[in-house]
Amino acid sequence: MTFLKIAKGAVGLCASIVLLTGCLKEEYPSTELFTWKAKVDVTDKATLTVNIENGAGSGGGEGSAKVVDNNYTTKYLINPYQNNLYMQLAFPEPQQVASYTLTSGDDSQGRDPKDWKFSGSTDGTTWVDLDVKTGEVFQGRRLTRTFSFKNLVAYKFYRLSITAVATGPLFQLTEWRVIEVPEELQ
Ligand SMILES: [Ca+2]
Repeated sequence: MTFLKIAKGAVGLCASIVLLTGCLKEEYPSTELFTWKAKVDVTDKATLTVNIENGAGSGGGEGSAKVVDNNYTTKYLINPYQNNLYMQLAFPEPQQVASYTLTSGDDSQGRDPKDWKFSGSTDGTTWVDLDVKTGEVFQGRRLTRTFSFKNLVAYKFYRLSITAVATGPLFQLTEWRVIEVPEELQ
């Protein structure tokens, strides 16, 4: 009897609380809280290759490795520049890249990229142009600019083809980073 009274009391109490606060009602957060959505710099996962290397080699003071070393005081430079120049990132697993950054050199604005295209490939042979730029100007030295686009495909290969520099015979770039962007954030 005592137990019954207590049980009844508890039910009554709960019923009262339900009216006020929703006792025993399970609350589920919206799925937004469980979905990890973030832009991620995935450059370090990739292996870089270029078709025109600095005279001192990729590991030289201004070799191609400097363009993806995440160091904004080092740069990749080639002399002379040729308009078929490209830098390529090969990933072990496909990445849904929809943004990239380019950082200009520390000097000589004429060596900045002016025209380029950013392409993706699943096999390293057939390429899809994802972003094409012409007449771009870097207004400052060691200036980082971000370029974003829509990309719903995860590619294993990404390529930046520099088809023109501002002026003169040289090309240089401090840093090239690629960013994976969930579709919801594109
Ligand atoms: Ca660098």
